[in-house]
Amino acid sequence: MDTPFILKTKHVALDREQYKNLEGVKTSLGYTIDDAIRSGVENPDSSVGVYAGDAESYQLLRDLYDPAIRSYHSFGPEEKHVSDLDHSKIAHLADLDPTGGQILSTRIRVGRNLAGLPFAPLISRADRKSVEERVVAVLGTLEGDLAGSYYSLVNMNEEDRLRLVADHFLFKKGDRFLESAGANRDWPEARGIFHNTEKTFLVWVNEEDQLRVISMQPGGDIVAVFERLARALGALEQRLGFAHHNRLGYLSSCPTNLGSAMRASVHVRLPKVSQRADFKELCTSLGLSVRGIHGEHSESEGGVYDISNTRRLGLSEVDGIALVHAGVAKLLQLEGCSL
Ligand code: ADP
Ligand code: CIR
Repeated sequence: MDTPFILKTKHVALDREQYKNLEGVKTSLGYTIDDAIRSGVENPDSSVGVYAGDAESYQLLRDLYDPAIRSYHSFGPEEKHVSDLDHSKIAHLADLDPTGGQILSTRIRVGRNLAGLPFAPLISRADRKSVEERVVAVLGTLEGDLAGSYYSLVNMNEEDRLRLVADHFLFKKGDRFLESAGANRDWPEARGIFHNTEKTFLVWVNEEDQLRVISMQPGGDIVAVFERLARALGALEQRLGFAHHNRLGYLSSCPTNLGSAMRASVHVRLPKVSQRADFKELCTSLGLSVRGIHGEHSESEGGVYDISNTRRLGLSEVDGIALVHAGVAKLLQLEGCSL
């Protein structure tokens, strides 16, 4: 018997009838239902399996995205995302690792795309190049601790590239999920990284999203990391208009990255807690995701895990930081370390 599903993953169940209803739909920039589900169809082990080619996709193909968004972010179609980047609201949160030793580093990133342009799965070579030029010009105007330089992937030597990747600063070519989504086209053209001297403020250009704005530093002072990120975003948003949706917040090529589009993570040593049979479930119950230390789909090394907020939509930025702070404090307490 035919399977009733065209795509069935943890967060998506698209049956033949729903697929047929969306079959004729095409955004003004040319994105279709087949484009949207290609990654999941080609990679049946996807947890979501769908991407978006442009802002209009989220409107015209909402019967595909809305159930996935509800499943991943617990965010219903009647809800509205509200952002809050006011760092003074979390200024009271203590350093998660004041004496050092447990938290190697803290990193917060957000995804952003320029209003009116297609996202990575659909963008043309020319538009990708123009994104790079516009973004690099604006980054060049940043001052103080945010000032830095842009390094294009095309001009970077292999040794420098590998060092930046190994040190957790630079992205790799997209994995098979992004490959199927079309996000690796024309690699490595018009991709690159901007960073300040300290490598505490970084911007990835034309990876999974047109911009990934990143603040990071050694240790567990998540408030300091957030303050720098919020300040940078204020400066960038003024000069670059970002794709934003009244209900879904900041728009991203992946429905897991809507809303705040923020992932706040710590690289934390949890050699004991991570041995528990229910470690993943414990993190899930705290609203946290677990990754290995070389990014998504990588493994842990030496009992160190990447722990971050799962939801990005329906949870403001400051509430996301508070959630990660509380969850990591709990994990450290179970590990036998108290704040
Ligand atoms: P994203 O953060 O965009 O969701 P990844 O999970 O692939 O993507 O991580 C990107 C890079 O950031 C990887 O090199 C990863 O090791 C690094 N990284 C993530 N969190 C931290 C952290 N807290 N400290 C240092 N590096 C980190
Ligand atoms: C997937 O569906 O598994 C990939 N497209 C990646 C989705 C984003 N990552 C995640 O939920 N951890």
